[in-house]
Amino acid sequence: MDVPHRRYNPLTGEWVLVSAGRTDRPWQGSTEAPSAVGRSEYDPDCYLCPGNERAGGATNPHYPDTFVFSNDFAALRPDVAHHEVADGLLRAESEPGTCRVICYSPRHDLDLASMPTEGIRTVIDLWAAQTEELSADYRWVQVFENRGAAMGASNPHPHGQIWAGTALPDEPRKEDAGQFAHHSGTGSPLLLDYLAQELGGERVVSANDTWAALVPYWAVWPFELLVVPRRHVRWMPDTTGDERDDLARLLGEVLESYDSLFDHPFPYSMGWHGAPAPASDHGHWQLHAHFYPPLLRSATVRKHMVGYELLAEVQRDLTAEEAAARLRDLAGAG
Ligand code: H2U
Ligand code: ZN
Repeated sequence: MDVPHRRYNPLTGEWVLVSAGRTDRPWQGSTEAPSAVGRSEYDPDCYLCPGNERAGGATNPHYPDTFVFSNDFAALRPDVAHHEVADGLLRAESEPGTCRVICYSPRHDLDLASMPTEGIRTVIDLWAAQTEELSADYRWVQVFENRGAAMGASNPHPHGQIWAGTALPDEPRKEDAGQFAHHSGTGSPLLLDYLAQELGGERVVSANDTWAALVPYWAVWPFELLVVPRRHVRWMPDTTGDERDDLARLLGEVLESYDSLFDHPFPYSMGWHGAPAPASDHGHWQLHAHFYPPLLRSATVRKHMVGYELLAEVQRDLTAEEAAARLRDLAGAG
């Protein structure tokens, strides 16, 4: 469709306004400062490097691959007493939880995109183990990563975060409802039916035997990606060893295409969505990752979520099909 139109996101029930052909308009607004390149393997000032002291006073061990610690400035704490406010329209509830930081590698100069496949596989194993462990105490375990200063990462050392909490937060709550409704009506997981419709098509960026990465039809961010296993998998702990190897390869490939796009380390927020705990009660869920990268036209010009998007509805100029074609051309090519 080359006329302005709205696309429906069946996962969340939200719409996105697509107005193709506006990407060439002049830009005299803010630009992102490209982050410094040429990091060394070890940085004595980095609070995530092995053997260094953190801001909270603890000292990191000399970890050989991955390392997990409780966030020294956690947004959620386990020890909050139960408390509720129900005063007319004023409503609140206490939220016990916990926050962890996960280092992907002892090497300060790597990131997920530049790590060897075995290194990415070790990170996937950690994501799965942490999800399973924290699900014993918490309903929602959010594994995520902010990459690049443009997305708020505080340090270039390869790392991600995990926040686990008692409530089902807004995004997964919408996805839970969308997947439940689809599954109740059809008997099959929404994202598997979606993949069946998309595989081999113009929005697929990369696919192997067990995974696919695509720019979803309803993408909001310019080069947004959805990464989905090709069989029914409710959450990360249910993935097999072979699937984790395939995922490590696929992530390496798509991250390489991201970095080649503007010839610059591509900033993003990414995270995993899988069944809330207990996963056995959520057969309608299909595991998936979202990648939300802000860059639009170059390493310095990003999409801003402002104006109409804050006040009415999200909007994009570059179509999902154009974005997928550009990423597909680059996937594995560098
Ligand atoms: P980000 O780069 O996505 O901000 O993640 C880094 C996290 O590390 C951040 O949440 C925590 C910050 O609170 N942190 C520590 O726990 N200890 C430190 O010494 C510095 C930063
Ligand atoms: Zn470091």
